[in-house]
Amino acid sequence: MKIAIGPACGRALAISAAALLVLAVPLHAQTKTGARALAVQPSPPVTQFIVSFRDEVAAGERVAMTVPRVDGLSKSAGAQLLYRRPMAALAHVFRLRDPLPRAAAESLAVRLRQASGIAAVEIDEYMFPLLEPNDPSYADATVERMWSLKAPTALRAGGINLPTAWGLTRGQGAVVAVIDTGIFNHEDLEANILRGHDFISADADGGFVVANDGDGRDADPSDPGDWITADDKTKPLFASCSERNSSWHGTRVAGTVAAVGNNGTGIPGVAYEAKVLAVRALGKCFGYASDITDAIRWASGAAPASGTWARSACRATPIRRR
Ligand SMILES: [Ca+2]
Ligand SMILES: [Ca+2]
Repeated sequence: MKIAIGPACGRALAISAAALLVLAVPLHAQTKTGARALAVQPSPPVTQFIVSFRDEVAAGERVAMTVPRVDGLSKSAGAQLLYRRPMAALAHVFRLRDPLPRAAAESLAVRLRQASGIAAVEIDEYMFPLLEPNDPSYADATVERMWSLKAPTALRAGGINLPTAWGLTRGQGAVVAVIDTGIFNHEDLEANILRGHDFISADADGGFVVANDGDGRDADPSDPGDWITADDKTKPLFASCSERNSSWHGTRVAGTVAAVGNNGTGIPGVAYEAKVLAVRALGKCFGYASDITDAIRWASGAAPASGTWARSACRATPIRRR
């Protein structure tokens, strides 16, 4: 999922939800995001390395771990390494006498990889469980209502594997404009909502049947509902619409994007620490392309095409984009 918006009352940022097939992430990965470092945690000092030796790999069996071999390794590393134990795949665990900051440890690993007799060197990473929010609709494994946010499985290949992405970013600092039917108050969403603007203009005859809120453009993006009754269908404007209850579509989309997560309530949004800028451009049955276009331009911080947002109290000055 990719969402990118630069609203007039927020800042632009794109979010990408990575899909990686791992069950845990190393802590240092939390300082690396494709877009921006978010929720960064300090990386603890590196204490151990995993080392493989060429002669053992070539022979397919272990040789004696002698003092000269350990001393030679320390000399190549430029730091004193102490032998801990053998591990799987003919590898060995060594510890640093003096733990090193991550950058220095990575440099040490580079030096060791260039030393003769060394087959492979890796930092012995600290691996942490993936973040699994406690929102009941997500956490209930028996129902699996939100399987699409989880890792893909043989039965459900479309899961976008958000627990891995959430280890990198949960959207903090991003603002996502949802240009839709507007917004309805919801306890699992309200904290992440920025109230944008209502862009629905009057109908061609000057009425507000599509707007359904009794007026035209204004600063209130609240969703008054978009129901269609049998009586509505007798009107030419709604002839192609189906009779139905209100969709509350804008609120549903906003929840998918940024419902408050890990709060023990409802669902987590895909980017549940982001903010949603609620912009209304779809009314009963449909929205006018002219209104939607203006809404997109306003939300993205673009300059008004005609020098003013007609009947709009919204700010016309484009925002500074990153
Ligand atoms: Ca209005
Ligand atoms: Ca929630």
